[in-house]
Amino acid sequence: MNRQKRVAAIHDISGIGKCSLTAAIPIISAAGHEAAVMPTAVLSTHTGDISGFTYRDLTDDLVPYAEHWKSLGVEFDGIYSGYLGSVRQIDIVCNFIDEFRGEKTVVIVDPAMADGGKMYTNFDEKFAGEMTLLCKKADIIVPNITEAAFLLGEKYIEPPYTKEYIEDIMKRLLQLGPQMVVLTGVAFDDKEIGCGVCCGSGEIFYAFSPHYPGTYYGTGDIFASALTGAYLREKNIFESAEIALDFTCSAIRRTYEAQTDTRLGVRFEQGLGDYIKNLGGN
Ligand code: PXL
Repeated sequence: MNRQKRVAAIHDISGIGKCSLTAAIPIISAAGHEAAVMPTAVLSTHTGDISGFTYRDLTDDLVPYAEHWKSLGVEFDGIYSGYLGSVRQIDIVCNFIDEFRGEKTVVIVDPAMADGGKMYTNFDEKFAGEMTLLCKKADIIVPNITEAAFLLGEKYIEPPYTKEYIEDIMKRLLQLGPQMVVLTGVAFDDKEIGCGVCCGSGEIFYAFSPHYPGTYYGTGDIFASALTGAYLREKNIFESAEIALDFTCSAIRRTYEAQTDTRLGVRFEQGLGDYIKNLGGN
């Protein structure tokens, strides 16, 4: 039997909302990998369009947590970071990567901090500046268009986009230091939405799926988790993006058809079977 891969998933855990760790754990597990989790904070819900959430910051636990892992000699095939609550947490994750990155470790950074032209609650431009340092360490970054604009220190532009604009952004994001950029929220018209992929080699790839009206919380995390799972199954970055988009879009479609409160998350669970099939089985 093949050796099982292990991914360190560094995100918050939000009790309701199907984002961050409550998405990363089942999706990475469905891909057949071990999800080793480092929770950055515990919240009752995510912070998007919901007020009154509880927030238990776990920053002080992160260094001793990593030291304990180190003492056990555990190694990681993937290090995948998402929602981080502060500049200090970004610094800790940068150190974590330096400490645990092996020759073959893939580092995936989702610079989760903004969407729809706005920063999430509690974030500011200083945070975005620090996030560029984490992106520099990544093999793959997975920003949406708003996050890309903040990382590049420029104004957010509403969709639809031109190919020139998207390719210019992706190339400039590559200059921050990652090997590959997977940019989400790419739309050239109002019928389809998807992602662009750009590699250091200059190769560019797009994948699109139907655009459903509405704001679907947690879908960035679902996409990045599915991409991480697929890439660690030895799919190339283009195949991984296509599989992740298909999985995310099917979750949005189910949610749209069910007409549920989209703040509470999308129905990704029923798509895990097809995701596993697209990866080539268990
Ligand atoms: O899905 C991104 C995300 C993750 N975690 C928390 C969030 C958000 C987006 O708002 O608030 C706590």
